[in-house]
This record gives sequence, structure tokens and C-alpha cells, in this order.
Amino acid sequence: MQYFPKKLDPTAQAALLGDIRRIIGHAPLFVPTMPRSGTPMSVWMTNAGSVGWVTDKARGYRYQASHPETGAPWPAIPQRLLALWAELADYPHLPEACLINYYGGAAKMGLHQDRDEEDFAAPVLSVSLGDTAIFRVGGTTRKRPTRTLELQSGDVVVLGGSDRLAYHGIDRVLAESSSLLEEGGRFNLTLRRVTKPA
Ligand code: MD3
Ligand code: FE
Repeated sequence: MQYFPKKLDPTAQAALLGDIRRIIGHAPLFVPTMPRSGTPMSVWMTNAGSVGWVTDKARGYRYQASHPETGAPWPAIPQRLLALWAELADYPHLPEACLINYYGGAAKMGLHQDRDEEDFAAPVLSVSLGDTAIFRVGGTTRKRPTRTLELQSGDVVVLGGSDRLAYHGIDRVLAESSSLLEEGGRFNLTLRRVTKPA
């Protein structure tokens, strides 16, 4: 895990936020639901890229090429995120999905692994915008000890190598810790390679 605190300055954060708002204008945030139970997650989501990560009661976790509610293809991944990937990912192929998570008031994300991708050789690159999150990361089994890290607006984390399959989650988001989002809350963007390159 490589941590790049304040990798994006306030000007770059505002520019990226503009990209995200434009994406949400075309691909609205939706409420994902858990496989089988149908319990709604507290985080709202959308995606950019050739495929996006979605989940619902009937079909579970998966990547698909279209928005689950509008049926439209996802918008393209913003150039400034592709540039960040080229700079930091140390991986010779493009990312295919940019999952956009929005955390309002009490949203959180339980401890989990990201394992719906075919290619674990590619890292996951995360960018945080808005209020500070308490991020928890452990080892590759649930039993391993975990530690917490505050992710602030503009921070970038690259999860590669043996950490690619580390358990991780968001315990909570600290209200009013950033003024980037007028409505408050936090966006997290994760860039992912989904398919194995030919
Ligand atoms: C550690 N998102 O979307 S980003 C997710 O802040 C997710 O929204 C969190 O976990 C968020 O799946 C955490 C940081 C992150 C992303 C991927 C990882 C940490 C990771 C993959 C492996 C290990
Ligand atoms: Fe994750």
C-alpha cells in the first residue's frame, strides 16, 4: 500500500470534482443492494469506464457495461484520472472502471476484499474528495489485525502487490472536516483494471 497524502492540491481537487459532477449528471448515483438479502448499502454509487461495479439482490456483485437504472453506457474515465494512473499505478495497461462512492451523513463500508476483478496483478488506485474518512485496513484474512488511517481530501492510495487483496473498509466520515463539497460528505474514486489484458 502506497499512501500519497495531499497528492491533489485544492485546485486539482476542484477540477476533479467538476469531472465527477458531470459524470453524475449522465450516470446518476444509485443505492446498491446486497446480494440475496437486498439490504441497501449506506454508500451511493455510480461509475465511469467501459465497465462499472454494481450490485443488487437478484444478481449480486458484478461488473457491467451499463447503468443499472438508466441502461446507458457509463461515461468515460476523466483524463486527469488516467494521468494519475499512468503516474502512480506502475502497471502497463489502462484502468477499465472508475467506481465513484458517495458517503453522506452516516454512510460507512464494512470490512471486505475487492475480488470481483479478473486481474489482481493490477493495483487499485483510490482518490478521496471532501470530508475525511476513517479508513481501516488489515491483512488478507479477516483474522489479521487491522489499523486505521485518516483519508483526507486530495489523498491518493495505491493498493498493489500483496496488499491488493487486503481487507479494508470505511468506519465513518467526519462531518464538516472539508469545505470542498457544498452538500458535505465524501467522494471516493477507485480506478480498477477488471479484465486480464490479452
Ligand atoms: C485496500 N472503497 O470501493 S478506498 C471500494 O473509501 C472501497 O470508498 C473505500 O473499498 C472508499 O471497494 C476504500 C481505498 C481502497 C480501495 C481498494 C482497496 C483500499 C483498498 C483494495 C485492496 C486493499
Ligand atoms: Fe474495497
